[in-house]
Amino acid sequence: MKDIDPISTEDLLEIPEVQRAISSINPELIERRQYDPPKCKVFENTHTILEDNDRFKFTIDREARKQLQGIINNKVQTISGQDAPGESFKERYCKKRNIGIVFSGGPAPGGHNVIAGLFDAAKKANPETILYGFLLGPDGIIENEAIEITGSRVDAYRNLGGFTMIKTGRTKIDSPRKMALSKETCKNLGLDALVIVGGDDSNTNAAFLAQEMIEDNIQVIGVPKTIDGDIQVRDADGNVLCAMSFGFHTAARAFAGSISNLCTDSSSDVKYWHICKVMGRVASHLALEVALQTHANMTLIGEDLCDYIDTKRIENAIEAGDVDYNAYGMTLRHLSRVICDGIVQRAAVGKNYGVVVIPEGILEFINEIQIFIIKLNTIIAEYNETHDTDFHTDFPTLEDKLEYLRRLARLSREDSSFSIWNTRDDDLFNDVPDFFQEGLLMERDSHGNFQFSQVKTEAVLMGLVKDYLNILKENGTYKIGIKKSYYRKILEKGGLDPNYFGPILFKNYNDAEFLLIRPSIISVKTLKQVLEQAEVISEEEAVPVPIEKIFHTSVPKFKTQIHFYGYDGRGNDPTRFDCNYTYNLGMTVFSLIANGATGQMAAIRNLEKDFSAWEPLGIPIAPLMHLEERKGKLALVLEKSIVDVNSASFRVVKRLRENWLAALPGDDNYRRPGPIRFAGKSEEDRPITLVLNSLDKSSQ
Ligand code: FBP
Repeated sequence: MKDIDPISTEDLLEIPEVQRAISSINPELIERRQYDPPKCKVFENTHTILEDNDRFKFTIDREARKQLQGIINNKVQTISGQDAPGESFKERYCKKRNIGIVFSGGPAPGGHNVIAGLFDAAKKANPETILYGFLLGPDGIIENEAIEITGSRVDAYRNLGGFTMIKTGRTKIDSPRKMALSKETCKNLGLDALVIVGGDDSNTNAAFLAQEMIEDNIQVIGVPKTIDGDIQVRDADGNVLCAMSFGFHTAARAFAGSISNLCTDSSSDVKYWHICKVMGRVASHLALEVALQTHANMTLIGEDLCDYIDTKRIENAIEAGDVDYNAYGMTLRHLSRVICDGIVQRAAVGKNYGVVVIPEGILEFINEIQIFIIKLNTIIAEYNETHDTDFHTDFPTLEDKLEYLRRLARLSREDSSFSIWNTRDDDLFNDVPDFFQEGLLMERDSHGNFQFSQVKTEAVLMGLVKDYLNILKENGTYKIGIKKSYYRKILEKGGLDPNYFGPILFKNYNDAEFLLIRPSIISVKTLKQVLEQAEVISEEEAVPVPIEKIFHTSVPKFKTQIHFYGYDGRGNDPTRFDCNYTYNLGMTVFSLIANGATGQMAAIRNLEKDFSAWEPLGIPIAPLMHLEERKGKLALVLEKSIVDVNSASFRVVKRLRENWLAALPGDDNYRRPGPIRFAGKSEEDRPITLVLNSLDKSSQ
């Protein structure tokens, strides 16, 4: 072969094909940027008007009425089109405005389209209007760090995931000083309106800012964002006003895509149990949607566990003439037993593999852990307040923190009125593994929330699962079922009569497709003993090779792969559903601003229906607020929606659980959600939970 001089790297990089291949502008990106989301019918008009809708009522909290007087009487506002408005309306609607927008909290796919929808609607009404983006979340408002959002910036991020354009942050505007600084920024920029795109805490912030800036005529509008799907709003009669925050669908579909691939791999390689923790700080909405999307073998739903009662324990206690208070509430130990049960059942039909989905916030629903979390939250918050310093700076190591807790426990012995942390708490806490203690004591976020995503929940749980499986292995109940035809083939090949040995070796030889070795056989030694007792072999003889082979095949090895799905799905480019939803939310925001609303949250009703039925509206935030414990104190907040165990989607999952566990001979029942499609035909284009819940009128 002739020697050919290699092309220099510089020259290689000049070749158009190479440049095309390595360009960061690829066809997918171009297609996304060019996608023009459809607009709800009302937005096809040149103008829109708001109408107070008295049909929707709320039960108003006393404290909210006191603290949010200026916005507490707000009503749900429906939006309709207006093509021929009067001159004064037109002037008000189309006046030049300065509008500020901020992202708050974790990223959620679709945020850029909220900006795009707002930008397009605002510029259409008045091209002179300026849109400012506050940088790095609420800190950008407090410190007046903002950029002007230009058309080219918007175009660069249309239909793309993340909050990259202006970033985000988790600071809460929760002190008079931060509130005053924020107000100053809004005034300095001459803002007519401020838009807060965030979760429950950020929309709570939006309500307080709206109240604070009412006298300055600065409107504040919230937008329901969070992949957790826990902003769901109903009125007092249960009418759904906001069924789902944006970003949920994309994150759930992204997690489901990866988990479905694990189902495929696991059922091919048949040697691993994949343990998948999925995000969702408290509520298990994402896990529930993933269950419906993938039919993974086991999906734990936190909300399902919190009402748990150990009826067997209660029956035993009654029989003993006793009361067993420990029978109420799920414990980590019991939960690990539930998982083991599924693993053992599948192993019995030869399936020593599978996929388990664990919601990130599951600990919140486990009584014993929740008590620790509440107590430690209070201890940390009280310490910070009393000492005006930071608990974590003063006690940097785990040992320092434990020593502080020990001190509290000693104090409680001396003074029983001081009992937030007593010696029993301390003893129980000392039984918890180090890394879990560290997790439970770690720094709370700026809202005082426990950071579930930082705790290795799955490791704690799987540690208990492994321990219990070892016990089950020892007592002979955890075994791999052997296919009868395989057993027969191996014995016949070795010149042995399967029908002769079958009843000696197996507990179910005559009536099962998968054979289970007798519980008393847990080692080659016990196998030999059984064969000797049956007088099949003598003491001097070895166990026949085919029989030993069958025994080894029946011994399970429990191998796990641990995964965490969270940040990856949160950064995904939005599904078509989220693209359309968020673009129209942005347009709704403008409609609310142009019509003078404040203290309202933009929303769209009928998301579960065809796009033509989508109905943009404004939801009053103040009437949704109630008192909740935060940082050890009661505070007015927007309520988080957790999974309703009576909802249609949960009931469907509950009913199909056994099918998806597939602890029967035959194939698994996995579902392939397929890749997230942005363009083209997609069989499923909105969350399954949303669709199921809307079909059952009682869960609406
Ligand atoms: P938001 O509620 O702010 O949307 O954030 C949700 C979330 O993604 C949770 O699912 C997760 O527990 C948390 O953020 C992770 O927080 P962080 O980004 O600070 O690690």
